[in-house]
This record gives sequence, structure tokens and C-alpha cells, in this order.
Amino acid sequence: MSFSVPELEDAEVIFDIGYNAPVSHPLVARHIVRAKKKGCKIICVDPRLTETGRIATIYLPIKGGTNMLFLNAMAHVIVTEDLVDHDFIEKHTTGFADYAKEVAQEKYAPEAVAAATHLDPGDIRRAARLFASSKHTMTLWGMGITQFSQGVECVIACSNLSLMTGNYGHYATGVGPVRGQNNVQGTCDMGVLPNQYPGYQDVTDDAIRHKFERAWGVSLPAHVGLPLTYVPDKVLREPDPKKRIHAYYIIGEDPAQSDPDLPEIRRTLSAIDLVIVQDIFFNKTCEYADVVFPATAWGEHNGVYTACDRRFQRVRKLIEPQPGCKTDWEILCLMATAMGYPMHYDNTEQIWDEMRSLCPKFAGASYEKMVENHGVQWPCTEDSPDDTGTQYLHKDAQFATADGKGHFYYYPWTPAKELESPEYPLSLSTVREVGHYSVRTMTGNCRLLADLADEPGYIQMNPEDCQELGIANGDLVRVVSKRGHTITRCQETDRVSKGATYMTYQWWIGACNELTSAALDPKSHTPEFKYCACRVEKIDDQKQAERDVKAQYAAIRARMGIEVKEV
Ligand SMILES: Nc1nc2c(c(=O)[nH]1)N[C@H]1C(S)=C(S)[C@@H](COP(=O)(O)OP(=O)(O)OC[C@H]3O[C@@H](n4cnc5c(=O)[nH]c(N)nc54)[C@H](O)[C@@H]3O)O[C@H]1N2
Ligand SMILES: Nc1nc2c(c(=O)[nH]1)N[C@H]1C(S)=C(S)[C@@H](COP(=O)(O)OP(=O)(O)OC[C@H]3O[C@@H](n4cnc5c(=O)[nH]c(N)nc54)[C@H](O)[C@@H]3O)O[C@H]1N2
Ligand SMILES: [Mo]
Repeated sequence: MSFSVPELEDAEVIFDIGYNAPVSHPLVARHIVRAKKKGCKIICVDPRLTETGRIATIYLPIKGGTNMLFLNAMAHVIVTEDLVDHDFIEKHTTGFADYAKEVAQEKYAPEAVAAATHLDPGDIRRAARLFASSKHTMTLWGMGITQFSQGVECVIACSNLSLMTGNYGHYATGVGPVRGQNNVQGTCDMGVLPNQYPGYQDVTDDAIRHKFERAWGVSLPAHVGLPLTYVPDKVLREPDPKKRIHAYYIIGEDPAQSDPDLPEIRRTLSAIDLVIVQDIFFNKTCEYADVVFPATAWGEHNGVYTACDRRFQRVRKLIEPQPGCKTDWEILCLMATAMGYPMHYDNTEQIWDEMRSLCPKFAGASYEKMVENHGVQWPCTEDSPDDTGTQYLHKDAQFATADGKGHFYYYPWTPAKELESPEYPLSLSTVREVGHYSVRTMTGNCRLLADLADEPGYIQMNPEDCQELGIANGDLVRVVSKRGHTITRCQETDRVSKGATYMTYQWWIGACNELTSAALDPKSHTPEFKYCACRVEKIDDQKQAERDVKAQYAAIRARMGIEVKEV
């Protein structure tokens, strides 16, 4: 994120696209509400009417999968109505003239994209004018733009809008990809990426690689590793046995629930020789594990988490772990040692200080500074007390590119890879709900949260679709795609448009990843979780279906070792 979350309160315009803060990040949502109370205008682009959409100045109920068409139309209006910041563009960017020529084409006029995007051309024009009207326009995006086969290009298109309107490089402006989990930013900071070491340093850069080799006393490969989403390929379809994956060490991830196309994931996990799962609960992937390492949870260990706005924060142990559980870093040390590389640290601060010595961006972010300043935002390059970190990036519009400038790139729209068809006439998008968390190991066993929503989850459907299929609110239904099928409950709501359906990916029985497609973005390798085609089938014998769901739920919980206390 280029800005800090609290800066949102001083935004004059918030451009919220494909991001549902009230459900996904209630603390961020609070800042959006405060901004609104201070007079901020909100543009919300989401095919479902979210709570942000409800309080928006302009709500744009976009047809799923047409983000790029819409973003190019926004750029079209800003360019053709000459709402751009000429001075900023000239001083701080390159490539604008070529980009402007492309988006100025008539095919991107709001009137021309109306049919495909399902948006009112007047609303697009109003939104573009509002976006360009302020130097405190702040953009927030989420999975609604990134979980597409054209995710990265849409992120660049959002950045273009900020560049052309001078919305970079000062307080309360810029772009905010709001990261998912409490520490997903931290895992990337620490190099849990196929192409980079800690501190965003490329594995293909010889000087960098040699630095890590010297520090660790090992030789390291010069090639980029494999992204998570290529594991099925490298297990099921790799002809060269030497290149096939034989062992899979999974730490804090539940691919058997959260990866797309679960029938294929099950084949993959069954075909691998060795599966190790390191987790705080018995998750669905554990059913395929040869070894399970029980790890400690957040209240049971010390460490550092990075928030979405680059803020390192100390976390402290509150309680002693259960006997037999170890911290993730201790387990890794034991594994490394057992494999012939003696690895030892006395505590997390030692690990942190080694990391700082190897990562220029983080070099000044000591434990001490984190405590004194309630966290430190990177980059923090100097050890001296004066360097307290970086609140917002690209100060004075100096960008982290070779020439220090922001670059414009144009991309045409590419539709989602699987569209509605006579056999699968509905679109399916998969999203989040407020009461449950990702693979539900952490929320599924809590009675209070189960009261909010429980198995087999639900599918949001427009009332007209329900009527056509003869399905009532609350009915169990079967949902089918090219990959598989699942059972869930119909939730009738006019917040979604006709022809579009939504499921959350938290459910073990109503598992939407039985249906989703593994089409990937070629740059980020992120699956197209936000679009595939499905059909919904009515179930005639509801009583039997209810009994089946209950039995399946009991069986899954028994396999997971979950004791259910009836109250
Ligand atoms: N309660 C709860 N909170 C969570 C999580 C959880 O599981 N439960 N998970 C965490 C994680 S890992 C993450 S990554 C974040 C994600 O947080 P978000 O990005 O907010 O998550 P989603 O609900 O997946 O998607 C956001 C919105 O995209 C919209 N959308 C779908 N298709 C399109 C489209 O074609 N165009 C546009 N513009 N929008 C579209 C959906 O309707 C949805 O409202 O949430 C985190 N917070
Ligand atoms: N259909 C569909 N699928 C999706 C998405 C979607 O929008 N739609 N979103 C995708 C996204 S953005 C994400 S991030 C993934 C999330 O999917 P996952 O990463 O698989 O799910 P999480 O629930 O975040 O946690 C994974 C595991 O980590 C364990 N865990 C928690 N804390 C610790 C710890 O301290 N140590 C260890 N070792 N384990 C721990 C939990 O018990 C859990 O089993 O799902 C993806 N899958
Ligand atoms: Mo995520």
C-alpha cells in the first residue's frame, strides 16, 4: 500500500473497487465511515451491493469480469475531458501520450462500454470527474480485481488513474491493495515468494544471491521457484520424473480447502509421496498428511507481524502452548538440523536482527524502535533513532523505478476464461463473509460464530433466478460446474443481479472450490476465483438432503477430531 490506513480519514474521494472492507477488514471500514462523516465522497464498484456501496456517493453495480473495460472507460473520460494533471504527468511520468491515445478510442467511451459492463454511462462519467476532482483521491482494491486471469493488468490500470490525476506522493493519496490476512504482508516481506529473498531482493540477482550464500554458508539456486498454484501441474502432468514434485511441506495453508478445483487438488495430494502439514489445527489437508507438526498460535509465541500498510508490529506471547506444540520457527530449525544444516536461534529477535542485516529496506526497524513508535513502517533503512520509517511511499512523486518515474501501461480487456453457457447458465463468484475466516479452522468450532452461519453455507441468488428454478430462500440446492458439484443453501437477495451467484469459500461441505476454475493470471499466478460458470439445481427431497448434510458434517468433524458438545 502506498499510504497508511489512518490516512483514509483525510481522503476527499475514496475509490473502492472489488473490495468489501465492512466484511473483510472491519477496522479499515471504520476509517472509511469516519472519512464519510468528514465529507469524503465514495465511489464503490462492486457487482454486489455491499455496505460500502450503500453509503457510496456513486455506486456502480458492474457486471462481474469487466473491470478492465470499466477502468479504461474511466481513463477515457479523464483524458478526453482533459481532467488530467499535466504538470504531474510531465514531471513524474513516462508513456502517457501512447497510453492516452489508446484509451481515447471511441470503444472506451462510457456509452460504448455500457452494454458489456451493465453500467450507466452517466454514472461512469460522474465517477471519473469525481476521481479527478481531488488531490486526495485514495484508491482501495481487493480480490474483486486481483482474483481474475487479468488481475495484475487491472491493478496497473488503477495505478494509471492515480498517476494521471497527480494522486501519488503526498499525504492522504495513492493506492491501497488491502492485504488479506493479518500477516500476509509479513510473509512476503520475509521472502515467502518464489522469486525473492526477504526484503524484496531478486533470487536471480547474482550479487544478492551471493550475499545470502555468504550469510548462510550454503549455495543457493539462481532460478525462480514454483508458485503454489503450479503444484498440481508439477505432480500430475510433469513428464520428467526428476522435475516432478515428490514432497510437499505445507505451513499455515490448507490447499484441500482454499485452492481452486478441489477434485484436482485431491488427486494431487494423493499422488505426492510425502506431505507434511504444520498447522495450529487439524485442517482438511491434514487428511492427506504423512506427518503433522502441531504449531503454536498467535497468543502463544513472540514475533513480528506486518500490517497491510507496511507496519511491523511486535506481538507477544500471552499463554504457554499446549504440551507438544512448538513455534513455527523452532520446528523449522529442528527440520533444518535433521536435514543436515544445523540451524539455531535463541529467540525471535536474533532471527529479526539477522534479517535486518541482509535487507536494506528493513535495516533500521529494530525491536526497540517498534516498541517506542508503536510499530515501524518500511522502508526504514537507518539504524539511527531519527529514522522512524515511512508513512507513505513515493514522496514528492519519486518512484522506485530506474528512472524514478511512474510508467503508464495500456492493456485491452480480456474476458474471464469461463463464461456462462446453456449448460452452465449462471456466473459464480466466490467471496468472504463476516463471521468466518478463510478455511474456518479458526472460526468453525466457535459456537457463537456457528450461530451466525453454519454448514453448508449459502449461495446468494437473485429472486428472479430463484423463482425461475422454483427454489425458495433457505432451500438446500446442488451447485454444479465443469469441475464438480457441491450442496449449499439458497440465500435469496436482490443485492445481487440476475444471472450472477456468490458463494463464500469457508465451508467444508458447501465447498465452492469444488466448482472454481484453476485459470491463472499469467503474472501473479493467482486463480480466477471471482468468475466461472455454474448451474443451480433444485433438490426435491429436502428432508433427506438435510439429513445427508448433518451426517456429512458429523463425519468430517469426527475425522478432524472435533468434539461437539451439544448445549
Ligand atoms: N471475515 C473474514 N475476513 C477476511 C477473510 C475471511 O475469510 N473472512 N479473509 C481475508 C483474506 S485472506 C483476504 S485476501 C481479504 C479479502 O478481502 P476482499 O478483497 O474484500 O474479499 P472478497 O470478498 O473476496 O472480494 C471483494 C469484493 O469483490 C467483489 N467482486 C466480485 N467480482 C467482481 C468483479 O468482477 N469486479 C469488481 N469490481 N468486484 C467484484 C465481491 O462482490 C466482493 O464484495 O479478506 C480478509 N478478511
Ligand atoms: N474460492 C475461493 N478460494 C479462495 C479465495 C477466494 O476468494 N475464493 N481466496 C484465496 C485467498 S486470498 C487466500 S489468502 C487463501 C486463504 O487460504 P488458507 O491460507 O489456506 O487459509 P487460512 O484460514 O488463512 O489459514 C491456513 C491454515 O493456517 C493455519 N494457521 C493459522 N495460524 C497459524 C500459525 O501461526 N502457524 C501455522 N503453522 N499455521 C497457522 C490455520 O489453522 C489454517 O489451517 O484462500 C484462497 N482461496
Ligand atoms: Mo488472501
